[in-house]
Amino acid sequence: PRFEYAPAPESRAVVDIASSYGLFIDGEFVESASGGSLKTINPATEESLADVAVADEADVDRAVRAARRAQEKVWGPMPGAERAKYLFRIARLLAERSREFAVLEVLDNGKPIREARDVDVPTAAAHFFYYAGWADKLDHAGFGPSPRPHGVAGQVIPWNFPLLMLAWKIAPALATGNTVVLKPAETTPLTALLFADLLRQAELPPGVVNIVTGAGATGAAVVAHPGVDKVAFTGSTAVGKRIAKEIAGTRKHATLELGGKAANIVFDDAPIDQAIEGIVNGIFFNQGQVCCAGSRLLVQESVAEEVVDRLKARLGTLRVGDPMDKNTDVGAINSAAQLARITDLTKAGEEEGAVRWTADCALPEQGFWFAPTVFTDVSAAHRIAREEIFGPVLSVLTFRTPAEAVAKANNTPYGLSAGIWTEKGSRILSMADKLRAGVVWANTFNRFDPTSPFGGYKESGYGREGGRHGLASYLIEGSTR
Ligand code: TXE
Repeated sequence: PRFEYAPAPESRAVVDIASSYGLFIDGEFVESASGGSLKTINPATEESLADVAVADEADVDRAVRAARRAQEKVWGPMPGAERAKYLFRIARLLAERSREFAVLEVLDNGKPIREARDVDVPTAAAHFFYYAGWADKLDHAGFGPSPRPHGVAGQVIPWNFPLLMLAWKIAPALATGNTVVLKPAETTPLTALLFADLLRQAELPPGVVNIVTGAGATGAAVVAHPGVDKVAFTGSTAVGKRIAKEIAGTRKHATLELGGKAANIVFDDAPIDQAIEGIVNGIFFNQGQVCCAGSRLLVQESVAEEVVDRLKARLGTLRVGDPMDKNTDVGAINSAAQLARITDLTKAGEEEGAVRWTADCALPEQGFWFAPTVFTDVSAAHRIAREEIFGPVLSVLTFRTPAEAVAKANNTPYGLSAGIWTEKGSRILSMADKLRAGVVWANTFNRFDPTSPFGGYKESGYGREGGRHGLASYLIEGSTR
């Protein structure tokens, strides 16, 4: 049966959404110079949520100047202990207003409310708590006696974890004394704008954080602005490469967190029930729109049939639909463009000869939806084994020996994450050593914690975010690029 999806009336009551938003520059919401705007919609219903200003070069210039002033006059000279107070205040306010942020994230992004409530918002708050603790201890962080910030950080973030990516970027930048110009993704700007409202409530000095909304051209203007000292980008590998070229030969430092094609490796001695849950979480969490998603299942041949059968049975129980329903497991795809990318790549999978299986579930008629999908008979040469699909689609490959598992896992241009499922501790350690992945999870997947560094090898980018490593790239003394 098909169902009519309408957001629960109370969801609008939890959070006020204005009909239009300006840019957040120097502590104020202001109009863009050109007056241009874009619409952001609810991907589960395609209904319009708000008009959001588009920043052009003149607006970005205004934001960078405000950030520079704030850095030189207020935020840079401020003792770390004082900066910490603001960061703690931001963290507390995020926790207090978590319901508002979770509901708004769901409306703008399409992810299930359970995930926004239990992962996105609390982890975002945890980043501010964590980096608040570092702000007055930088002298003891091993970067030298008085490590210095770069100055103004230009940050461009994607749409898959809008608030959490904002927190990953802003919290370490502020803790280290940098100021920020942040460009949210064009399809999910609303929680960044609600965050701007929260910054006013926290009485953060004007100009310390500026939010410039818009599409790729706004991001390009932030990256290119000569007043930006450090660029932090999370997004596609294609745009990451353009950014790396753009800033080559300039004085700018950069960290790039790009795509992935992670292997989730299941050995025959793995706790199978736990592994099935880990596979599901690995690729269906956030509809698979996760850079570190476990999009390739590498399963040992002797248990492959059993694992795939049990996995399909489990996928049949996933609830796909209304993201505002607390029981929903798989929500909407974020945009029509992303849905088209997923659809195209899965067609290529069929054309290249992989066997497609789709969970039997009713999808709503309005909005952007894709049913959980599994491909078997996948070979390493298939596009679905090599390219990032960024959707709820799993490609299954098999292996016989640990050495073959390592070779297959590493046979990708990416190197962001990997998972290992086995009872053998020694195997975990030897595999982790050989896998070319920035993060290796053992008997778990998609765990995020502010204390752990996160980042890639190869075409997954460079630099680390999170933990003490996350401070390094915001300090002149710690930066390598
Ligand atoms: O990414 P873009 P898109 C991958 C995923 C997805 C594909 C395309 O495979 O299917 O990328 O997604 C801004 N200079 N990931 O098109 O364009 C843009 O406005 C500066 C993986 O959405 O990279 C947005 O804010 N900025 C990834 C941000 O870059 C530019 C998360 C990301 O958008 C720009 C997202 C430019 N020239 C997509 N062009 C991950 N690592 O998690 C665009 N932007």
